[in-house]
Amino acid sequence: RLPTLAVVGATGAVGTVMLDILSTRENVWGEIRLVASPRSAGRRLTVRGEEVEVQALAPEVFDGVDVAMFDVPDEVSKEWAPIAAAHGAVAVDNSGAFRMDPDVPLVVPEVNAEKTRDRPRGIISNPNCTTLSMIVALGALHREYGLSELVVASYQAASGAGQEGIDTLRDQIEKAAGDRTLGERAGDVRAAVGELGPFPAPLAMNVVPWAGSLKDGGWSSEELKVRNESRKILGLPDLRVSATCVRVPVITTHALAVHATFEREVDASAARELLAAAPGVVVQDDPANAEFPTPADVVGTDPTWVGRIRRSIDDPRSLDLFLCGDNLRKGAALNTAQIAEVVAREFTGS
Ligand code: 2RA
Repeated sequence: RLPTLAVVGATGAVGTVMLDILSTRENVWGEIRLVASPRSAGRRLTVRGEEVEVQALAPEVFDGVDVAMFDVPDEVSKEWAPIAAAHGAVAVDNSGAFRMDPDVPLVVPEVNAEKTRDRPRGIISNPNCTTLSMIVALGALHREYGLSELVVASYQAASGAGQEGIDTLRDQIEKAAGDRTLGERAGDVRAAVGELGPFPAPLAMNVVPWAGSLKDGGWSSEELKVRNESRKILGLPDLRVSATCVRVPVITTHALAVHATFEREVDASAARELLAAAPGVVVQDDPANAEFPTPADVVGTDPTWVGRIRRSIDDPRSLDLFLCGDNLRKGAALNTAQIAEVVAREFTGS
């Protein structure tokens, strides 16, 4: 039988992309129920070409649901994913609430699809978008060369901070546009752009070395997510990881510069071939012809794009790479949909 799916958070930035993804991927679902906060209940949204009325989040919406996706803030997931699981649904959660729970698998289907069955709480977690924008490619390299260390600098898009992030960046760009003197004096951009929204500094005409909340040692929560989630997904609890997470004035698509060190010597051409053959990865790496991935060219696509693949000059066991991934698609909605499809096969037997 075709399983019943609930999409919780259907009206948010990720939820909107999810409806598009559900409308364009192979249809493995019977009924699809759309769920959101009471504020959005009653709205009609289109999924698979049909209008569906949004229901208010309540325990009854999970009656008869086989898989419930959650694209909502941590505190909403924390409360409601266990309620969905208690109603018999498998909850696939895109928040940070359960990712490091040892009884909740953290799944990227191209890397560790088998973990979906190992779900004692009835909950499966989807990684954070920054981790997701690099981990499919790194998983493929790890299988061949054995990963021992990652040094990561992220270039994160405004939509990682949700619709408010997108709106803030668009407003700031609008306010900064037209003034051909801006950016030449300290503080002039800050004075011009107005509201900072979810960012701690102006984002238009700027880069901001911060995402998330402050943790011990001066690390940001986002940087710790890159470290802890990479370790869990790759099954490498001792992997050495250092990340610096930076917000850049891009609407959607995260980029990352990664210095990856392996147990064995690496070869850039062999790595390029291996990545080109890896499911979910596209290699675009011909700098002589200005061929490398950029967020402006990658946005709206599904794969992880990799370019600038070089063997470290000083260490034959290290590669330097530049990666781009749409943070709302593979970084959020797509990976959640892929996990849900793996679970759906348990119902359809395919
Ligand atoms: C960000 N990774 O880009 C976060 C969102 N989960 O802010």
